[in-house]
Amino acid sequence: HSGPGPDGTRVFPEGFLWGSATASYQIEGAVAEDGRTPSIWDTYARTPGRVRNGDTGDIATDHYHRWREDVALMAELGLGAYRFSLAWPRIQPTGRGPAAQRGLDFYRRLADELLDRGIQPVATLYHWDLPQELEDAGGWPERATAERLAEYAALAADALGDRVTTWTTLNEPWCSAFLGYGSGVHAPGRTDPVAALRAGHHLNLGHGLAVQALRDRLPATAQVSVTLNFHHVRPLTGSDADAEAVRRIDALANRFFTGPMLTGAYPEDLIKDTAALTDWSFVRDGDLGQIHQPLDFLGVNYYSPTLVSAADGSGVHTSDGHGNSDHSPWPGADTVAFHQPPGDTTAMGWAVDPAGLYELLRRLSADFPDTPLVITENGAAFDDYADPSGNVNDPARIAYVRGHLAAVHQAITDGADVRGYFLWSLLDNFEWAHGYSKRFGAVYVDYPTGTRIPKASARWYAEVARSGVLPGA
Ligand code: PNW
Repeated sequence: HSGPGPDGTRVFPEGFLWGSATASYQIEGAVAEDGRTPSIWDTYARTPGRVRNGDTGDIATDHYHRWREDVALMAELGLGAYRFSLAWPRIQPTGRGPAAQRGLDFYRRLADELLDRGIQPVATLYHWDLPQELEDAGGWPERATAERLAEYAALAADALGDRVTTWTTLNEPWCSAFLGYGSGVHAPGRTDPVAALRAGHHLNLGHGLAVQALRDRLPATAQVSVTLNFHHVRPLTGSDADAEAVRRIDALANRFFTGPMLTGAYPEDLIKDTAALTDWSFVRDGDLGQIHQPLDFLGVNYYSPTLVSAADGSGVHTSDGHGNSDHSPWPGADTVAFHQPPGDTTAMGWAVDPAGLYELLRRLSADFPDTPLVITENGAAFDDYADPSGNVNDPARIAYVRGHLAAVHQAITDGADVRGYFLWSLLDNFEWAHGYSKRFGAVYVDYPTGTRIPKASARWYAEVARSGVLPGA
């Protein structure tokens, strides 16, 4: 494998996986069909003031009915793989007990259609749609929820393991724990720093138990992974105090998860940093052994870096890119201030910084040299619109993806073992607390009609995926 050609052309390794990603609540709609019950996101979205414009996932992109058309679009884009998530409240509506066959049938048909078209299905067990009944029983701050996840994983593997061979346990447990239970900008909207730390541990435990449930049922050749949203944390200045701020946020955002999952221990500095809040007695003997399971790859989601400094005492948490809340998603880190990184931003206000992805991949491959990496999400929201002739031109998205793919390629050239790239997202969709106001899709969705229009970036990405070559700028 070698670097760019003289004209800037970059040839990706043979077998590099080109994909795109979605998540159940963001695209499916049909929230009351075939036995599905409400998830915490249904409840949250229906609570006034939580989601922009009062948007909900009730219809979303109507993928539950348009899945065949959507798989045809993927084939048109030349995708080698499709990352989607299973809706727990479709498969096991109360979060307990036997599987709902009609819910499973949807994913069976979807997987079969993907395989027919030569697209590898990559299934995520949990992309944030916890059955509401499990939240009513305490949610992720309760240990029992981890056990429920493993039972659900077993049902999913029993029903789908003959056709889905690549699995991810959790999507971004940091968001589930710290945005869901800390700052409250995600469902279930709780704001308790200790609950957030407990939730983080039980998500880790659920991951480990789910990996074991999957391995017990899947063929030995199956791939099992987890997806984390790494924060690439940079210091504002070269001061020791700013380096200390980086260390704290890196512990809470990244090592909270990679520690137990990949090395079998919580970082000592993390436990010390949060000692005024908790004695961590929710971690029981044997938990770390359950969590520390071999993984076939590590899923990396990256959008933008995080810029921090030592706080001046004002306790600012509103510019960390995670939405506005009076409550911090960073328990015990009141000594840290967050800053808007310099440079261009996307419609999310997130700084465009491909070098951050390069540096992150180099660091992960240095820290975990035996674990292959897959970019399970990268992409950008822009204010896309269909012009009078029905075209959606999105040059800024092409530039964003081009820059980040060049960073991935450079990381591979410099020794990182990166096996694939999944563009977030296939379709414009329900962007959580932002509702439908942020468009991340390669394919534009006209919400009133559900009509899909591949954007210019979709055609551009299709050519990269087809050829395995990133053209020079
Ligand atoms: C990820 N933040 O979410 C999710 O996995 C996707 O479902 C989502 O649509 C995508 O990124 C774009 O946002 C995130 O506050 C949500 O930093 C929030 C943050 C990061 C990722």
